[in-house]
Amino acid sequence: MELIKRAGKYGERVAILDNQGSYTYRELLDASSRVAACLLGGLEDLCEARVAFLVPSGFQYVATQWGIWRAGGIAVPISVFYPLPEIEYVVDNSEAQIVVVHPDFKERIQPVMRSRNIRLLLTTDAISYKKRSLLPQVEPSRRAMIVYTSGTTSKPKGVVTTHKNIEAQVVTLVSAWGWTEDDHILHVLPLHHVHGIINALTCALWSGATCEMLPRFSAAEVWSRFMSGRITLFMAVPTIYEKLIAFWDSASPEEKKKMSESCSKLRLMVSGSAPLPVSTFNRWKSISGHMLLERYGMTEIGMALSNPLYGKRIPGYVGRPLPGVKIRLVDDDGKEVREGTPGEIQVRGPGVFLEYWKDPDATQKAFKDGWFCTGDIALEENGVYRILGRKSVDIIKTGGYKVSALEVEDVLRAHPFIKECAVVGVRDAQWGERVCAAIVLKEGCTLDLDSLRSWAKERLAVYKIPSRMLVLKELPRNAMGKVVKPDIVTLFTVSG
Ligand code: MLC
Ligand code: AMP
Repeated sequence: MELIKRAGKYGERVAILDNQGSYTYRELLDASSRVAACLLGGLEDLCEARVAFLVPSGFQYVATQWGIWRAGGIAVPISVFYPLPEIEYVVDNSEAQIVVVHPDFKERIQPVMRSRNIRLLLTTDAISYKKRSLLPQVEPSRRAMIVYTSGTTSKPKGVVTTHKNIEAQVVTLVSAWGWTEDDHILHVLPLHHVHGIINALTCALWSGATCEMLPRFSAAEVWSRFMSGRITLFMAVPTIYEKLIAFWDSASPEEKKKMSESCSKLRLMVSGSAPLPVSTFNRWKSISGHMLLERYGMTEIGMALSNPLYGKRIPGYVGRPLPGVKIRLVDDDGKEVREGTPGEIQVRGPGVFLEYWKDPDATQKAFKDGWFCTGDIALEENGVYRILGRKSVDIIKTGGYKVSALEVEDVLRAHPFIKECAVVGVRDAQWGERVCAAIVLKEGCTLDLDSLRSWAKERLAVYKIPSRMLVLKELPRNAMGKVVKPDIVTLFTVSG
């Protein structure tokens, strides 16, 4: 694996900084080879066995991920913020044979293990396991990772990428954004999605740079790390920039000055995963002096379009195709549209994923003539792309997370008081969109938002849970009896 080979070269350079300490590339190689040996036990090669892992952001996460890869397994990251049913879904759908957990999460994972024939490993035991002389040769065409992403179906789908896909996704970004071993990125993103896994973490380690990992995002902590003067790179979703702006706004004039000055030490700040409002772009520029580099991507393809590192970054636009990525825009009949006409973004290239895990139908439907159909609508003007929206109303982007309205509806329908419901995304200055639920209650029942949310927190990741709710007598439907979701969006908009 090229990533591992390159790490050998960087030896004593610092690879990871986390809340426990600082770790060199040599230490990362050593720990990951022990994890690999532990996973393998008496086997020669895991031969693409799925290894799910529930490990907070930091050195142990990376040592586990690399260990799985080096043993020939498929790495299946699980969010440390997931409630039990979401963890169970990932473990069952991926048919994980082994689950690696940080000791802090042992108790949480215990109920999952009980009824299943799965091997449980603690990161601490795996990292201190005895080394072995030989690890398997892992060909680039082999499956490397399954990342779960919501779509137009109720349950999330497992996106399978090979080592070659990951390498292509990384190499294009390393060259486009000028990564070097002198870079030092502040990593604040979740590690069960590509923005955090590929763009921030793997690009850093591919380049011999330092990745400083916070266990989770905190505006105060990010500003304090900027003020350390060591950070050269930062990547985040628009909601994070909004939160950083709000923190800056609440500071004293002297603090504001120091905070703003600290940004001059960074060479690049990137935004993506959701549309960056022009107002946020401008506000961040006046605070930090940085013109945010906005790019567009997706779990299935890695990054596809990007504003330039050097040259003009246009607010409201996501730039041009990245090196090695082919883009076309097509109309509903599958014909390529002319410049200036909106069309669906379709993508080809070595970074495009292999398949949806155990779902050949979904994989087949996702491609037209070898092009991956993103479901996003865009416009091209002078070679530069602008994202206009999505084909499906059932996909919501909130805080940079993709949420399927259908998945949330399915869970809400299981509530004993709910007769029917419809979930929509409603525009919001801070979150991009908010998950909102219109609900019809069963006769004689009452329900408020707080009790709905605490009920849902046991079943869904917090970002999927509606943060606004309207109780209706009936859902608006068309002549065919289909729920008219745009009308529901209007109801939320007029009700403030
Ligand atoms: C959390 N809250 C929300 C919410 N998320 N409310 C509305 N909408 C949401 N989406 C609420 C919580 O319930 C809680 O309220 C309060 O906000 C604080 O929650 P939190 O979890 O502590 O929030 P915070 O840590 O500040 O999280 C915000 C965030 C996070 C922006 C840091 O959402 C995040 O890390 N987003 C990044 C997602 C990402 O990496 N996406 C990339 C996907 S890959 P209460 O009342 O319960 O206290 C991809 C491809 C590509 O998209 O192109 O990159
Ligand atoms: P995910 O499925 O979580 O990987 O999210 C991918 C989706 O995020 C894309 O299909 C887009 O809808 C959205 N997205 C990513 N980057 C941008 C961007 N810069 N502007 C608008 N939407 C974006």
